[in-house]
Amino acid sequence: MTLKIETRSGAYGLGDATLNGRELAVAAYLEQHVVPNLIGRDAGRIEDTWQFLYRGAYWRRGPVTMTAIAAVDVALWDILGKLAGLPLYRLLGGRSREGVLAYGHASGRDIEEASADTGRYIEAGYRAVRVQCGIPGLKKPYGVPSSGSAPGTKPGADAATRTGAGSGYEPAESALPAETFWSAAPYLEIVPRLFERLRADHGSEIELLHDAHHRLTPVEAARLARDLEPYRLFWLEDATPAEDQQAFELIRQHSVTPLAVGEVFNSMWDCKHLIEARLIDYIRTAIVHAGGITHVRRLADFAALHQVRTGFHGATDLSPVCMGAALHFDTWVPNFGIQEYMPHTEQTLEVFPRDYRFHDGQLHCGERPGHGVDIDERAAARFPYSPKQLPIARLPDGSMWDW
Ligand code: EZ4
Ligand code: CO
Repeated sequence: MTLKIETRSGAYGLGDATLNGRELAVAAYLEQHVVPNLIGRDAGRIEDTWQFLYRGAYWRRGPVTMTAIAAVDVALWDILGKLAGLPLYRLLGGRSREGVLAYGHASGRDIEEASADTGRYIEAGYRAVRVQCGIPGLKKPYGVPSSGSAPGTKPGADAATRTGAGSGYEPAESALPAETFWSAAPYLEIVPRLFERLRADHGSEIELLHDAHHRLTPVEAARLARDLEPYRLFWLEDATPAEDQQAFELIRQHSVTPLAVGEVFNSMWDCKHLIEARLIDYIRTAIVHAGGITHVRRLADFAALHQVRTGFHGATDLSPVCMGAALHFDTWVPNFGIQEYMPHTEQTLEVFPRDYRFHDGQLHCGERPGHGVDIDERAAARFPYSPKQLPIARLPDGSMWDW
């Protein structure tokens, strides 16, 4: 879902508005409630427009509202950059670093395959890799394509050949969500063995990450974080669902494995306690899902006060427009940590011409005015909308679990 805002002078800006699986709700929110309020407003009043949409609606926060606000906000920053003739990172305060450390997604049906895939990422220049592997006895676990990894493909090449790789799900045949399964016991056994093997095969220099994808109970998360300590992870992500923020105290009491959380957060208020109480090390809110540059900038400053660093969500269900904006933000933000990077498909990249690039383990935003990502509407028209939902997860006995 992409928002395009045009000004009377003919300038335009783009904002990502993708809320995977609930995208039409954002489209309706924008078309029916936001756009009528934007017509005739001064596109330069970015702050006032943000406050107008957030405070003025009476109904605050939530994924639909904050994604819609983010789309407007990023489009307005894009316009400002184009009118000023400056790339977005310069509007934010200028360059803090030469490149943005990126991590890719390696995976495999077993430890052997996952380690070989990790090796391919290292060969492709990655300095940080998130690794997931199949779990014995479990059908379709998170983060592992059922076809296994695609041998011989070049991870990180700008033209992605690994459609959806690492997301752990293939598009469903029907509009109903795919079903995946979850069982903590075999998972807690295999993951420490996976990382033991990765350190043995690939040494101590490569940064390794892992995503538990909200599956663990607090005490299971504490155990995993503790068992992973010898392998010095860069982070353990989404160890337990973060609605229950006190759960993170229990994890902290048992482990010094760094923790990352927040790809499903929508505002400062979702992470305020976790940051203030120093229960996390990295905050993962995406610009598209947390109110845009205007809000995430405040959140990052608040995080900096508590020595929490950024590590933005960057899966393929965030569009290249979000990635472009994130890379400008990452280039500026003083407390940058890392940026997730899953290359988009060739079709997606054809629709979104862009000037960011991956080189030698780092992502680099370009110097084009604004966020540097455009849309080819004729190419986009060749790919009509077809509804898809994210998968769901069930326990072996059929009960619903967290995906
Ligand atoms: O499952 O973006 O860290 N990355 C992730 C992603 C998410 C998808 C869900 O929309 O967890 O792959
Ligand atoms: Co994640």
